[in-house]
Amino acid sequence: MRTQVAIIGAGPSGLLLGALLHKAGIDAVVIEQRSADYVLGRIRAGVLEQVTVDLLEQAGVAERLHAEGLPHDGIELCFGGARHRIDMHALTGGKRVTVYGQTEVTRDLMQARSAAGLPTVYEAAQVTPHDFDGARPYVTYTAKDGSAQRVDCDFIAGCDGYHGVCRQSVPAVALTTFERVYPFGWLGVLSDTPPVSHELIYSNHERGFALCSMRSPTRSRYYVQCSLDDADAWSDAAFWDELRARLDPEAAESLVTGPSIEKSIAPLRSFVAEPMRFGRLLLAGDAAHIVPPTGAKGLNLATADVGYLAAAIGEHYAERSDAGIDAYSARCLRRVWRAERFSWWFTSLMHKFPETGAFGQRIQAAELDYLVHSVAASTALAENYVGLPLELPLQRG
Ligand code: FAS
Ligand code: PHB
Repeated sequence: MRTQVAIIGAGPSGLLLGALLHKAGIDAVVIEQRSADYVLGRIRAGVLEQVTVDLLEQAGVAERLHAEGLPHDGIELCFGGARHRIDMHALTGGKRVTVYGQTEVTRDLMQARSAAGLPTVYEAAQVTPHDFDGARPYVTYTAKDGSAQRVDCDFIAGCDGYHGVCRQSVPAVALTTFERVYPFGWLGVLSDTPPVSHELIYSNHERGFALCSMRSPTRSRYYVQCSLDDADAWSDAAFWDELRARLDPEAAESLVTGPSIEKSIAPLRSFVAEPMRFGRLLLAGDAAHIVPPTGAKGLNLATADVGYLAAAIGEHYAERSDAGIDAYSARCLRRVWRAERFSWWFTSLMHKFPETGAFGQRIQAAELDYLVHSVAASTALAENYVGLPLELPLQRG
């Protein structure tokens, strides 16, 4: 098989890239190791920045997002037994975020790709990128029927996530990685219960962090900070009791509990691989960087990378220019590191670390007290949460 771009990974990065390249008349094949159902079964992000909404519009897959997505103008910070609202819409001159699950974004992208009859290979094994340091890269894999396959291409897009093969195929001497692993995880529960509040609640509590989010007016998503080795030890009842214990009295009282329809622990890490381009192999999304989910940046960083990458590949073919390809890594990393800083800061402020102690708790309480009473500090939080601008002008329509 021959194509212009071989995309490895059918998560949001790979599928959005495929959709944007199709809009630009560029052929691509998406090669995914799992089944479509498996990919859709992963419950992950829930908050979309405007940049992500704009890119999904550009890809032609935003109809359901506009019909079902929940615009959010603010978030609440809960500490010292009280909630404090951060009015992001007012503080950022009218910006907001949209609550719409990553699963639904992926479903919309999958359906659009299938409807357009675009090639996607699921359940591919031994996927391997080759010769990406030359001008004639290719990808090999074993198809579901056991046959050996090869895709010749001009570019390989490494959209295969943190554990993917692409970054690991780069010679170690060509790569520099930066990492911070956090000594706790998030235990997440999805339940068909009405959300405890109409906006997200981030809670700093002496027992640990908690987050109240949602997917719709009838489906809630909750998280509690937990140790990384006891996912199975958490019964639904134990989860609800712990969440209630970490909220203010009003929220604890009004929390509606119910059976978990999904329950899993996510580890937290900050990670960046530099650079993000190796000849004709370009990394995007979790393949190149990871943030702790506190700042709701992971998915949004991935879509921003893809926006830059689609524009750069489009320029290569339309204008015979590699200026965008050459600038891709630096352009992404500038925005990635700003989001890494924000996510690390917000995680450090809201979570209980082994070394926090009584002094550390007072410092966190003082910073939160300052944050909710200072327009300057609240504005800094708000402009990072709603998403920093994408320097690249987006082609609308
Ligand atoms: P993904 O990991 O989503 O997709 C990569 C795809 O590549 C997968 O389908 C994988 O099967 C495939 N793949 C891997 N290796 C391959 C190979 N060798 N060959 C072919 N295919 C291969 N972000 C938030 O903003 N908020 C959150 O609450 C949040 N929670 C998260 C919870 C968990 C457990 C995880 C892991 C991440 C979470 N994230 C969250 C971040 C997450 O949403 C990512 O940012 C987002 O999935 C990034 O999308 P992709 O870059 O497409 O990577
Ligand atoms: C979610 O709804 O899954 C979610 C929301 C905000 C975060 C992390 C996760 O910061």
